[in-house]
Amino acid sequence: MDKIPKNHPRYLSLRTREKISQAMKDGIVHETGLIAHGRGEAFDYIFGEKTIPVANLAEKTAAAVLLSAENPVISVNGNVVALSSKDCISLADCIPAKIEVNLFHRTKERVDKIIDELKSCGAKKVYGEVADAKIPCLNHDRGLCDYEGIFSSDVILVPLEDGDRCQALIDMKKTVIAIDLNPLSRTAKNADITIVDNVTRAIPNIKHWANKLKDESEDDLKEIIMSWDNEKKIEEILIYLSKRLNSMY
Ligand code: PTJ
Repeated sequence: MDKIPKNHPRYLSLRTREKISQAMKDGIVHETGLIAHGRGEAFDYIFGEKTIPVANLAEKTAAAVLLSAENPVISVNGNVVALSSKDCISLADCIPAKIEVNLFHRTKERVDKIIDELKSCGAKKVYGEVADAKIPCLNHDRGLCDYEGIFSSDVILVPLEDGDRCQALIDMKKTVIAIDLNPLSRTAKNADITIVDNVTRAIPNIKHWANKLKDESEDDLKEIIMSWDNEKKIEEILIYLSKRLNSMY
């Protein structure tokens, strides 16, 4: 990895770019993952590269939903593994939830590489290799999934999802928690709970909330979940975003 001076004002952002770029060279991130990262980065810059209060509440709600689930699954792709593999494993252990590799640009080689990477970071079991089921009404290999994982899940956490698959998962009557820095994306608009935050901050914060809420009663968790109104929260985020833009010059 190139040496980036620690005192560089954009150190974290540049380090993250290096990680994504290296993961692409290693065959984990698809080349278009770099473009997706750039879009996310632009939104993150406007948000001030911090978790805004609405996102924190979304992360708390996501923790409550995951803790209340019967078969929760964390769906990971190339970018997520490049940036947050250890955090995903740690969250999965805490809930507990399954981890499944589900790729937009699916090749056996990439699936194997991503599973190996997760295992080298400590994951015991990773789903996604068997691909013995299909998400209905999704053409293309991105609909492939494991029956024991995504297909039979009731709650699914999807960081950096594509809009079509998000909608197809909702059509399967799953509760979809999305992480997407773009509040205007179809995924953000369609998900049951949209976390508009960087995956690198969102996953550890969901875990933080899961640890806090672990001993709460079912009714208390339900209350947190029922008070979430996704459409309203997206509206709040758009207002926050436009205020930020107006105050930036
Ligand atoms: O690994 P694969 O084959 O599954 O491919 C993954 C990508 C990301 C290439 C694929 O899913 C894709 O093309 O995604 P999109 O449609 O570009 O959507 C990615 C969304 O994630 C965009 O709305 C970005 O704003 C957002 N995003 C990018 N980086 C981050 C992010 N959101 C949160 N945290 C990030 N670090």
